Amino acid sequence: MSERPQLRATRASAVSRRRVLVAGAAGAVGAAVALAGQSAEQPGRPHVPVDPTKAQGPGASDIGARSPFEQPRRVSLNQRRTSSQTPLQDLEGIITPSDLHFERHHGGVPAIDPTRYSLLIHGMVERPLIFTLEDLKRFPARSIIRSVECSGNGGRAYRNEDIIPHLTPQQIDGLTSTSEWTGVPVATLFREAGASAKAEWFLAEGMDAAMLTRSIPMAKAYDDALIVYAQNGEALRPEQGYPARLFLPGFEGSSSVKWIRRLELAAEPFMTREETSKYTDPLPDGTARIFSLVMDAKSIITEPAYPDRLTGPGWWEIRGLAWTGRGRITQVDVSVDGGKTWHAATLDEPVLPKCHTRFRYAWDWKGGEAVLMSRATDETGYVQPTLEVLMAARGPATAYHFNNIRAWRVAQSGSVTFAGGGA
Ligand SMILES: Nc1nc2c(c(=O)[nH]1)N[C@H]1C(S)=C(S)[C@@H](COP(=O)(O)O)O[C@H]1N2
Ligand SMILES: [Mo]
Repeated sequence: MSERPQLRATRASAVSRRRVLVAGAAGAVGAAVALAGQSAEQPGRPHVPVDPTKAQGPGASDIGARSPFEQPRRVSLNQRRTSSQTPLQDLEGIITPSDLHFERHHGGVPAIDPTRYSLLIHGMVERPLIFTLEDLKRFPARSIIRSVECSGNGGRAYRNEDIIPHLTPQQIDGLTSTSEWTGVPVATLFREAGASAKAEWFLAEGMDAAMLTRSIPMAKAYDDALIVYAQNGEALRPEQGYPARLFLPGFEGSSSVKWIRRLELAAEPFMTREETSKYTDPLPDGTARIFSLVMDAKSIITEPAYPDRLTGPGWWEIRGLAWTGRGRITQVDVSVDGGKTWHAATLDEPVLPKCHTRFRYAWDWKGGEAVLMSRATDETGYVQPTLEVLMAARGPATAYHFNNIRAWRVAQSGSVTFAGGGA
């Protein structure tokens, strides 16, 4: 049903990616000549003067924009555009530019006037309260750098029929992104309302057409839950929940309810659609995992990856991202022989809890066939499982939490293709 847009997206990114790598191999001098010289006249290339030192450029601007030579794009999984994915292979470091943060909308992006916005807190509280956006901003604020991941992320590294060679990191695992989030602790608001000690759960409800609702354990409110109104230094983007969203670090994305309008405290979970029919994990023995909120440790190599082609033997830096909902990543191991031997990768600072961590491993490619894999370990000792181990535990019917090890196959020609779990 959704094959066409996927294939088109693959080809488009294939071209841009390969061009970057070839330019790198040709050397900085060749690339600079191409940029300053003939390339300016090539159709489809942005116009630049032959010698940029000979003409004064435009002055200061009110709002910045990317170089026209850089065109990173989100891609949508399906024609209904219910989600779009972050181009993991095009990014450096750990912060996702806000306009490339992945999106997942159950009922589209609502238009909300911030001056008419309010958040209601009620249920098992002494004083039901309504906060305006200005009220929320007046409380002591907190800023944290954390990732979000949709629990549906990575299904194509799990289900046999979806493991096809021509998938990019974006298409496999692009439903995860990292931002600096600013807001007020939910605990502060609950204390203000006089939350009952007998409340064990709270309902979070969004003001979009889906009116998405999830039940959240009260312990999370007193741990690190936030109502956030800013992302990477400015107001939240509409797609991320403007003007305010619930943010639950390390929990599956669907529980970080966007466009948040209501929190209701209760003794029991509410058993909404999104935690009964959806977001539970049917197991092979006929039972189901329910409230599987914490995201397990995971990693993916983002370079080299399809559609990269290694231009020759020698040193290549294997780069990727690792993360866990349980705290910090403590180790990432890389294999270049399909999991037979493993080597510790270097972790870039900062290594933050519940956050993407950048790993690197210098690889001397001898020119033969290779299978590249990464394996994350977190501070609880949890190790990212193989596809075989995860499949045995969860079975084929599950629809969320696909954190198995991913593999890339390098051919003798240097071309790189996706190889699922590596078997
Ligand atoms: N109100 C509301 N909140 C929502 C959703 C939604 O559709 N409506 N989608 C959820 C899902 S499934 C995910 S994965 C995250 C995605 O957050 P993002 O779009 O900011 O990346 O938001 C969650 N919060
Ligand atoms: Mo999600």
